[in-house]
Amino acid sequence: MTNEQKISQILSNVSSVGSHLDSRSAVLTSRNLAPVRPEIGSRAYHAAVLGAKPEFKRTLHVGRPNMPDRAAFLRRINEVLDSGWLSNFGPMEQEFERRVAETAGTKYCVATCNATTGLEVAIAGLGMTGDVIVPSFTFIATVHALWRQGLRPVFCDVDPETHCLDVDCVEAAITSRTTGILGVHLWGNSCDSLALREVADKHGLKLMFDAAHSIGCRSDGAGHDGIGDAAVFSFHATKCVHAFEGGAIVTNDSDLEKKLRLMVNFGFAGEDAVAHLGTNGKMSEASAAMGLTSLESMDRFFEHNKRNYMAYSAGLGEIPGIKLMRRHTNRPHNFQYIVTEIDADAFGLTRDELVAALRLENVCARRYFHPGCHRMEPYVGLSPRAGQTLPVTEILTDRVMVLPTGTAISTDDISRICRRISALSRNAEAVHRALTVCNDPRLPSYARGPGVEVSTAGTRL
Ligand code: T4K
Repeated sequence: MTNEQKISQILSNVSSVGSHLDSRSAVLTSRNLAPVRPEIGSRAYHAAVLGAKPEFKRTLHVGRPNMPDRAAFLRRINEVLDSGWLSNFGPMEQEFERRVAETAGTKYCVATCNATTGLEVAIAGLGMTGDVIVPSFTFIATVHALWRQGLRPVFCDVDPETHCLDVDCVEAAITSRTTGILGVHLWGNSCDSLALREVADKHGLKLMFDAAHSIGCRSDGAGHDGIGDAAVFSFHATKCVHAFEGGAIVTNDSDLEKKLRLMVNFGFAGEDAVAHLGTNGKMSEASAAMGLTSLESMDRFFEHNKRNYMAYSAGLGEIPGIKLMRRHTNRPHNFQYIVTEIDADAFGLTRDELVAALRLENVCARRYFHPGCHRMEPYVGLSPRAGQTLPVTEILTDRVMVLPTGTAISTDDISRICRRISALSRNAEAVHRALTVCNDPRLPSYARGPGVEVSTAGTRL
């Protein structure tokens, strides 16, 4: 069947088929379903959902790991194996801590097995109790770390430009039960940490930051502003500098550092003396070996990401309704997340439709961080008036789309991604209709409806 015939088939089917996308994709369900022809011409079918070949044979991911110098890593692994010392504060781990502290510009660093454990340990180490102010627009680990310590997250709204905590909202949310503020340097953007410090000091609160995205980011080039009492980096495989799995708590407080060191090792203060409540939060030597090798390649990764960012900036610039998050290209930054916002009216498709259509191109864009922590269990019900208290969060969770980058993605890939995005926008009406009858297994689960047969051979086109 030719592409023309396939599209005609969709268009003739479409008026009898309802939307199969979920309730949050309201635009899909509310549109008029009268047949509309896509743009006809040489560029008409430049979209897999309309019958073109997928733009990519391989899948392009957000979070494909950056691989550092393999020989250097294997040398380190051989050292680890020869030493017979595989964990518990070995030489690789100690060196990793020194390098992270140097990079962050802090006095101390305690490495952990992942950032989630790092957050939990730091929260407990700081002695927060009762309520802690936190954004809802973050990865769920930030909030789980509080809840698992028996704390109540009080969700605060974020700044529409940086997606970091809005300081006025923070101040307004403080009550007698509040003991701390947990800011998130989302996407490597810095929270307004000086203002937050002032607020924290005024109310006698602890201040810490989830800096999972922020390795190598400095807002003024003079030092990482935004450590607070403690900050936690992630070195998960999907982070631009990784240790397979890993995290690191940085602080300038020597008493806290000593406590954290006990806490990541079950609280042991000696061979059989336990001085504090603790857990097993240690980083292994193999992870530290990868972390060290990855840190050595950090500048190369950042440069690559920066080139990718510029390519996206050029490629998306002319497309209506898609806004790329602005970065200060003259400041140290890891550029590890390509963050866009989709204005459905101007673009022609909702963010969810665009993510779904890109899946068929084998571009696995992500809708981080949908639907917002306040809409996930066990936090549903904590913010019954989210529409009023979290208006920016509510908009961002419906509009933000993160696109693939990292060393697995080239600037040529990005030009091709942008061309497809442009084609999807130009043919938005036809794309919208095609998606309502498509149940390709590559579609995200929210875009596959119960009424359409699942095809294993690609789309129903
Ligand atoms: N705070 C914030 C603000 C965070 O964003 C995170 C983690 C944390 C705290 C907690 O840090 P950790 O405890 O993880 O150190 C991913 C990551 O798992 C998570 O670390 C990250 N944030 C989050 C933003 O993204 P998923 O579930 O969305 O990603 P996942 O596992 O689907 O991976 C994304 C894609 O990357 C995959 O579809 C394929 C590709 N991939 C992934 C891995 C692991 C590979 O190609 N190879 C791989 O090894 O959470």
